[in-house]
This record gives sequence, structure tokens and C-alpha cells, in this order.
Amino acid sequence: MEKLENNIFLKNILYCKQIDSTNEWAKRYFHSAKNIIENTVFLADVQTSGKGRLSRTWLCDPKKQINMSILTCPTKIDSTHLQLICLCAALAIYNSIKVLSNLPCEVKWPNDILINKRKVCGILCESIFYSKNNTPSAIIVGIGINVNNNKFDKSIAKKATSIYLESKKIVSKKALIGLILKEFSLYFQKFNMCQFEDIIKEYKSCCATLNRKIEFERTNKIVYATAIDINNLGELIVKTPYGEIFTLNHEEIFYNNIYKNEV
Ligand code: BT5
Repeated sequence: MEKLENNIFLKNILYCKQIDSTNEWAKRYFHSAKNIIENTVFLADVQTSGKGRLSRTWLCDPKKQINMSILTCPTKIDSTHLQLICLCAALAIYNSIKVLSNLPCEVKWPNDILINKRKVCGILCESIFYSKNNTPSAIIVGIGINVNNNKFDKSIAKKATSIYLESKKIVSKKALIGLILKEFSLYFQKFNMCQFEDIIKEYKSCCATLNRKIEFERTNKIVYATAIDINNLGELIVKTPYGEIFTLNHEEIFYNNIYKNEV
């Protein structure tokens, strides 16, 4: 195992008490810093405009959650494999929560971590394209984890949970952040060495979406299908009862009636 002090993500950690969004902070840093320090981590106790995917909101209970963004600049990686970075983050968080809390968590494709069918973590990956070709200059991996929350806003109360609510134990945010950064650095190494098959194999072993009946939207229609595989780009392969195969890249999927009617 890699020693913690060699972890590239522990070299430059920026912290502030309150920020709009750690992902936005990371973008501003990337655009304004004269000498960008690759692999910078941004942490805030409070986010006033936390973002989810598709312009959705990520709610924050001050100090109870982890609001973290990792800014990194993968080399020699084309944009087709970027989704895999998100999967690496999901794996790192999944492993870390399990180690620290011993709770039965699962990954919902592509990047939600659930405990007892409720969402404990969301991930928002964004790319910054600088050059003319299709190669991103930087990636921001935004991670929101409900750690010690003891209640939620009523808009999400039925679908959100925290590690505390599930385990009845207060968890050290610092310890969890350290573990996640360590785990993420290991998966990121694999990513940079193009060991995509290894990453996918491991991801598939903890992804609870596989073999489930799911729903998703295509051209304003709801499609019912079964999730049958995840390909080497991290895309979800689904099959309808009529034998049609779809490859989902970023679409929102639903099962167990959770996550419908997003706010
Ligand atoms: C996500 O989006 O799950 C990605 C969330 C990423 C948040 C991190 S925090 C650090 C960094 N800085 C940011 O500004 N963002 C990132 P999505 O799959 O679109 O899920 C959003 C939906 O989850 C919302 O529409 C709500 O229904 C629900 N939600 C909002 N806040 C939640 C929370 N704290 N816990 C569980 N569910 C929540």
C-alpha cells in the first residue's frame, strides 16, 4: 500500500469555512492562479450554492457534511475515458465508508452512494477544456457526503441519509477525508496507467444497479429496461423487454421508485 505522505492529493489542501460551491472555487482557482498546483483539494464547512448534476441543488447542513472538490490534471487521457474518473471516486468513497463505518453501502450507477436505498453521497465531475483538441485540461471531482447529519430538509428527507443516522456513531470527517484521498489516489494511479478494465471490474462488483429493472427517459418517453452490463468507458448497457439495447452515458436512471421528481 502507498504511504499516506506520498499521496499526491495531500500536498495542497485548501480550506475555507464558507463558499458558494467547492467546484466553483476550484474552477476560479484554475482560471486565476498563475502557477496552478495540480491535484489541489478544496474543502469547505458550508456551501451556500452547492451544485448537483443537471443544474440541481446539493443541500448542505453546516459542518455536518463533507464538501470537497479535487482538481486534477490527468495526462494523456482523452475525453472518452473521463467518466471513469467519476467511477474511481465512487469506488474510493464506497471503500472508505465501508472501512470506517462497516455499513452496507452500494453504488448506484454512475455516481451515487446509497445506504439502505438512501443517498449518502453524490459526486459531480466537471471538465475544464482549455485547448482546441478534445482533451480536457483539468478535471474537478466534487464530492458531497452526509456524514453527521441528524436530519434533512423535508424536500430530501425520504431519500437522503447520513453515516450517523445509519450507524448512530459520530464519524470523524477528517479521518474519512484522509481515507478517501488515499483510496482515490490509488484508483487515480490505475486510471493514469490506463488500467481501465481493473477499475470497471471492481466497480461492477459493488454496483447495485446491475441486473435491476430500471427506468430512464429517452426523447420525452420513459423506457423500461434491465441493466445488463457496464462497458469499459463506464457506460451502462441496458436491454428492454423487446430486446432493444441502449448504452447510457450520463442519463438519470431510476429504480425502487427512488430519486424520482428531483428538485
Ligand atoms: C449529485 O447530483 O449527487 C452531485 C452532488 C455533488 C455535491 C458536491 S459537494 C462538493 C462539490 N461542490 C458542489 O457544488 N457540488 C459538489 P445529482 O445526482 O444531481 O443529485 C442531486 C439531487 O440529490 C437533488 O436534486 C436532491 O434531490 C438530492 N439531494 C440534494 N442534497 C442532498 C443531500 N445532501 N443528500 C442527499 N441527497 C441530496
